[in-house]
Amino acid sequence: MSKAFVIVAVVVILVIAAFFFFPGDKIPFSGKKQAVHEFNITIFHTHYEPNSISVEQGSLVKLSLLAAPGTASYMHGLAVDGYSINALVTSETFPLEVSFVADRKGSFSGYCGSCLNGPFGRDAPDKRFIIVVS
Ligand SMILES: [Cu+2]
Repeated sequence: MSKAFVIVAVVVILVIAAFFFFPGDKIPFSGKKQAVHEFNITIFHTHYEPNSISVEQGSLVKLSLLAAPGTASYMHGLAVDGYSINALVTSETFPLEVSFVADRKGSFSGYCGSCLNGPFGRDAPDKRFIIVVS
């Protein structure tokens, strides 16, 4: 058995192993392009703007979250239990980036999980942000 053959065999085994360890869209050389959806979301005292997004299952979702003008100290945030998101957004100028792969279908309700700790406490409006994955 030649040395070159052994090297080729090892490379082939590593490539096959990589497909098992990094299945689907995450593998960089699979040639399959993952859909990317980016959204700019502003968090106001009473609502999210926009207050809902729709994406396809399997896509990469990137949220850029900003506190609305004058609300940096309100301890705004976005929590989505279905996707283990719990972000605190305290800047009006530098967006907080939250990324996730929308791997499960359904309608997921987001809310401000951190306003309770802000100046309004329990009086903070119950605002909702809906993520629809279809
Ligand atoms: Cu808030």
